[in-house]
Amino acid sequence: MAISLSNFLFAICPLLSLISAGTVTHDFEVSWIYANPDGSQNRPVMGINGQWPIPTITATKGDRIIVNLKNSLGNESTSLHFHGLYMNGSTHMDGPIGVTQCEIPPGSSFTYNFTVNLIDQPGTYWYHSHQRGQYPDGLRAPLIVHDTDSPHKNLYDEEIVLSFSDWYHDLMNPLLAQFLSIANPSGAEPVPDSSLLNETRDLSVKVEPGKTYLVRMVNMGAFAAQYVWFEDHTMQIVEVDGIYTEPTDADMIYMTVAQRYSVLITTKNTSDANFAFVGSMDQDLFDTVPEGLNPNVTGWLVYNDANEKPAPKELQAFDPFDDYTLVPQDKEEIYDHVDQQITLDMKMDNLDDGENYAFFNDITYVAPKVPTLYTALSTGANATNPVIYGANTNQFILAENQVVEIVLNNDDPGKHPFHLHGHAFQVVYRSEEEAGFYDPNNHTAFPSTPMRRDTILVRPNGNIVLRFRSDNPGIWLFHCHIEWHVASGLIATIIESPLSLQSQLDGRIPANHLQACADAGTPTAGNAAGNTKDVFDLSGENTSPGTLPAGFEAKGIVALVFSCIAAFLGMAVISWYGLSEIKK
Ligand SMILES: *[C@@H]1O[C@H](CO)[C@@H](O)[C@H](O)[C@H]1NC(C)=O
Ligand SMILES: *[C@@H]1O[C@H](CO)[C@@H](O)[C@H](O)[C@H]1NC(C)=O
Ligand SMILES: *[C@@H]1O[C@H](CO)[C@@H](O)[C@H](O)[C@H]1NC(C)=O
Ligand SMILES: *[C@@H]1O[C@H](CO)[C@@H](O)[C@H](O)[C@H]1NC(C)=O
Ligand SMILES: *[C@@H]1O[C@H](CO)[C@@H](O)[C@H](O)[C@H]1NC(C)=O
Ligand SMILES: *[C@@H]1O[C@H](CO)[C@@H](O)[C@H](O)[C@H]1NC(C)=O
Ligand SMILES: *[C@@H]1O[C@H](CO)[C@@H](O)[C@H](O)[C@H]1NC(C)=O
Ligand SMILES: *[C@@H]1O[C@H](CO)[C@@H](O)[C@H](O)[C@H]1NC(C)=O
Ligand SMILES: [Cu+2]
Repeated sequence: MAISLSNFLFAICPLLSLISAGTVTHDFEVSWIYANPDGSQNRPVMGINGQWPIPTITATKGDRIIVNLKNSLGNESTSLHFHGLYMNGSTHMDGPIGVTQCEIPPGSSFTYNFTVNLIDQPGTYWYHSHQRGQYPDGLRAPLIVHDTDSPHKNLYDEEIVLSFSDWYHDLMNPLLAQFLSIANPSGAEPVPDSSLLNETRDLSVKVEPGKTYLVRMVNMGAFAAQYVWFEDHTMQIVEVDGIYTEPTDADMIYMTVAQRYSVLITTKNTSDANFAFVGSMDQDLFDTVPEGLNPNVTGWLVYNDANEKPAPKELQAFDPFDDYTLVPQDKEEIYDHVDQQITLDMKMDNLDDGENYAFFNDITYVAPKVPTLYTALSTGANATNPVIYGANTNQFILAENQVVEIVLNNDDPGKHPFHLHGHAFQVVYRSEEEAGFYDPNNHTAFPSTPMRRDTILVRPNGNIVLRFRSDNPGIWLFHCHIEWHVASGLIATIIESPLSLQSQLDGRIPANHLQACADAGTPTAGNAAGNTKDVFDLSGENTSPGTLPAGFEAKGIVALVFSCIAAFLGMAVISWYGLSEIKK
């Protein structure tokens, strides 16, 4: 029987679409350059190919992305994480150092090579360094995945990309040294000096009357969530963190660091006036607000260059849209049966070096000697035993294709934005602040089609309940996205289907990845301590400082610090006060 050409094309159609998927290749050389984005302080920033801001990566669903990265910083190691991309089958391209790769030391190169999921990865993402505390020095930019099948494609004329971020005048290294210090026992985070829009201030966005724009927004900051609003224009939310939503109106959104929103904005029919839009940092996050801090960054929808750009009107209160009420456009139903539960009780406290750390279940994260992925790949059947991953990695082994529930109890008065690599999760519950620990027998009804995203805020002393399916073998971090809290250890390691991971990747780690390890002197086999002979012997592994005697609190450490100074000055009275605090 003769087969018609169209039937034939139809039959090989899936193949055709694979063939037509493109490849986006970037050669990125990272080096220090100088920039002064807020006009108040010229400082070194991490540029790419001699430029900063660094380039946006743009791709289409199904494309392969290749980034050939050369580290020419000279004095710091680096890496790149592609935030929000699932990395199916390519967890070794995910970026976090000590987890899925070795650090890339100065002078070394490393190739990221992965495909963007054909089916379910359109939308607004970003990429950034996943070396400890590094991206706020400038190594961060949007990553946009276009979608010819977008359900909203007929609803807009043009697309606008906007990044929001806090900004520090000092570099992260000295700030981290101040933050993680016996002189800062309460763990007060450095407060940003200003706030940027598209890595600058006073941004003009040209618009035309009578059009609808898809405005993609990313918070690439280190710390501060942003309230965002456009004066006299309504936002219609259509995507959060790569998940299409039912179009939903909002006058103001609250965007934590690492979150993204796409909104439709329809412009006025006349060009009579220009309109301000504002990002305002959530100052609740700051322990003390320095005098003179301007938490706001203003941009303008510019209809006509000849007209003035009005100062924004002052708001009396912030009343942002509640993202928990969003409904995904695909109406994926709640996973109502949980197979595996992970409970994370988080708190901040001091260890016996006097510094302030962050904990899940009383353990603060310390990176292992061997990146966790390489432990999983080199330990055979023992890879399913959590012990081999070390005492300080907060590791959880997931079986394949389970519905996993993460219950996070925030035993801290701060707000924290949590991010899971490798998945988007259903947010089945988010408590109000001060609700305490999650009580499975006492909560409001779960939504039937919960919002999904990859970064979610937990409220002060509140809790969240997240669910996802373990259908993506890999090593995935779950962590607070405030860079200060990444540094103080608010990280858990999800080890998903390690045996399937072995069949996916064993022997397939590219030579340039292993070369970076060799250059850095990082071992690539064995347990968390690098022991390949007896994987249950963890002697020599990296661990945190010890715990303080019970009752020894931040106040006591302050007293101790002052008592030392006092003793040095011979002021015996204050010295006695300090000691009495410790005995208490
Ligand atoms: C690395 O070099 C930059 C640019 O010269 C400098 O500002 C920074 O302090 C250096 N960092 C370290 C850790 O030495
Ligand atoms: C990227 O990965 C694909 C699939 O493994 C491979 O065919 C290709 O050669 C790789 N490209 C580079 C530049 O490493
Ligand atoms: C803002 O930055 C993004 C990428 O970083 C760029 O695509 C966009 O054109 C910029 N917008 C304006 C108005 O300059
Ligand atoms: C602009 O004009 C169109 C067509 O007349 C109308 O439907 C729309 O409501 C107007 N938009 C605004 C913001 O006034
Ligand atoms: C920032 O914006 C808020 C909200 O409009 C306003 O209350 C505050 O006064 C502004 N701060 C500065 C320094 O402009
Ligand atoms: C890729 O992983 C994501 C996240 O787990 C999952 O939702 C999706 O089904 C996977 N896609 C494929 C094609 O395997
Ligand atoms: C249930 O939760 C509410 C709100 O958090 C709280 O006020 C109430 O006391 C709780 N009831 C029980 C029986 O624990
Ligand atoms: C597991 O580790 C132990 C101790 O290193 C070793 O004796 C055993 O052979 C390992 N099992 C497998 C299946 O690799
Ligand atoms: Cu945090």
